[in-house]
Amino acid sequence: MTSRRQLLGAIVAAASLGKAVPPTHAAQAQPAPQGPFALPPLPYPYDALEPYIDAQTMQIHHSRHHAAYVDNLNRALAQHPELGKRSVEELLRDLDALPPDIRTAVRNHGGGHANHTLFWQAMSKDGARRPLGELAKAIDVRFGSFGAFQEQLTRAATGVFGSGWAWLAAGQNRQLEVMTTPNQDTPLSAGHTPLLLIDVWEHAYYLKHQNRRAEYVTAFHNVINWEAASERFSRLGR
Ligand code: MN3
Repeated sequence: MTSRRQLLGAIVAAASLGKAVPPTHAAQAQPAPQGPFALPPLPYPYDALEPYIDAQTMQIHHSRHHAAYVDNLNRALAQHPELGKRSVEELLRDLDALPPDIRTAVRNHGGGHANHTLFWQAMSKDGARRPLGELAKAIDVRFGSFGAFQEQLTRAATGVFGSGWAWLAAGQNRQLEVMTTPNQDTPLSAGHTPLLLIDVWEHAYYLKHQNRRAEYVTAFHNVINWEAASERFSRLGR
């Protein structure tokens, strides 16, 4: 039976929680514009990548983190409706061409939207566990072997200081590069085409792996969608 004291404790706790609402609350209460950009549905259920990526992380990552990037991008573009007709990739490829008042917002929130959209597609539980066709050959030529490439990607991902991403990207003449970017920056802004990516923001792994980023990166190798990466690389040659 709940005692009066327990009840009182719960009320006090609830009241102090209320005070913890951050000062941005009033601004956030304004609903974001519904477009021009929208949160794409996850291409599989939240638990599809278990045990490597847990369902709760996927749910929060997609429905809250990615959704917030979309909302903030739409807020930034509200005063520039002409830019909403372009794809987010187009906006990110030429940040210098954007109006200065929204350049940083597009870089951060547009980057967040584009990166996460690609990230969901870059993972799958089933399917090829190695690169295919042209990409398999190009990885052998560039890195020596698939194993050597995996080591290089792991080193890059574990070595990102703070929040950011590790990538396999193709540059001029389809030259493969393992890259890292800070925050929500994308290789698109440097003229590269992303083939696959690892989110190393803590929100991508903290619930399951806490501070053990290397453990998360090792697990991530089991969910890389090599069919999608190989197809993306092949399209560059057409
Ligand atoms: Mn993320």
